[in-house]
Amino acid sequence: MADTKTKKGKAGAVDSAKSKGKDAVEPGRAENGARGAKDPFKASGVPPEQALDILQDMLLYRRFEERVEEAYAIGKIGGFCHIHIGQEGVAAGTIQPLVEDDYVISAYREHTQAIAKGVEPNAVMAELFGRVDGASGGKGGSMHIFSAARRFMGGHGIVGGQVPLAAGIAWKVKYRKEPNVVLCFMGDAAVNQGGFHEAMNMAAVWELPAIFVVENNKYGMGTAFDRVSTTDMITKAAPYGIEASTVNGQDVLATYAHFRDLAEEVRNGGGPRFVDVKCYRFRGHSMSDPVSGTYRPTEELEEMKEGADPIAVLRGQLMDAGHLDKEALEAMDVEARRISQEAVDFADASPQPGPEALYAHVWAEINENGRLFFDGRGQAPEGGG
Ligand SMILES: Cc1ncc(C[n+]2csc(CCOP(=O)(O)OP(=O)(O)O)c2C)c(N)n1
Ligand SMILES: [Mg+2]
Repeated sequence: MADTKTKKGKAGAVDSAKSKGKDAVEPGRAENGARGAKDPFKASGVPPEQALDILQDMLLYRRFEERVEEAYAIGKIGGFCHIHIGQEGVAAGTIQPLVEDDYVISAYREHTQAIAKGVEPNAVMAELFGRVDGASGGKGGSMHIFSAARRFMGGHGIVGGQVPLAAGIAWKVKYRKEPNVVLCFMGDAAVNQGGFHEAMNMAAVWELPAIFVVENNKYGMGTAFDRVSTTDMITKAAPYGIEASTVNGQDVLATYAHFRDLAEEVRNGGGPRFVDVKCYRFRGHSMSDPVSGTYRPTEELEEMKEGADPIAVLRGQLMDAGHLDKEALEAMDVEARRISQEAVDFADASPQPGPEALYAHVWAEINENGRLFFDGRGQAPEGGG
């Protein structure tokens, strides 16, 4: 497995992080992932045919987000909008090893994660456009994409707000003895929130089936992580005795292999896990921010785009091994563009919610089982498909 892993428990985690140095796994560096391996497919256990599917999916995520940027620029999308370009390897590598009934919950940079979890690109784009056919009926927007049917539980705008919710979902999974895991994404800024620490403690005490994933892109808006923390990311769940590991998210095969193994461990009752996924965003924090800004050197951005683009890394691995040529790649890209265009057309054609929608889904209702809360035995909320 192409990762560093801490031993369970406080001392183990701290020692490991210290001994490996601050950046034990640097995103994009060949020696830390399958990229540098002689046969990355063998090393990761991901056969080339499956790697081609992963490449197709990542191309879709990239093209989809490019269409989002365009639509935003011409005013078709309003409100906050955070692009995932550069971090596609995390969406594909962490979510694809899951099974359909596993849960995913995330923060606000979640468009491609929703697609990776099976939400239709059409429904994601329509949500961004604020239209009735959107995943949340057009009332959630970019930061609040939900699908109960796909077990994609949002889309949360409060930094770290989804982490205690993930613990709650994982508690439900355990209580009902369901064979599932909960994957909870958060940004690097979330680990300094109080809710994160409360949730880690409860997850550890109750041995919940949750994988807490930090998409560590080094910055929270314009603030570098090492300016707001005196300890390394990998130590953050150590006080609770949660096993932690790190992987290079720009190397999708290494990420996939890592999460395939982790999901198996957690599914089999191994308790919670914490993963520091090193990654990098190629765009500004949001659509209203400049791409590099003054908070990170342009050279750093260029170096990452040049040497650690997750799509280019996998493309190179497939081409080097003779599993992909230019024509096949072009055909895959055409397909990714076609689906993205279809999503834009679908969103454009979908109506705006009417004024009556203002009063829908505002109050909780008691369902047929006499329960106030959505408990899985009632109906999935409308638009949750
Ligand atoms: C509790 C809270 N505080 C502040 C904000 C404003 N805010 C929005 S995004 C963000 C930075 C989060 O960065 P990170 O968690 O690293 O995620 P990334 O944007 O890098 O994906 C901040 C401070 C917020 N949404 N919620
Ligand atoms: Mg960040």
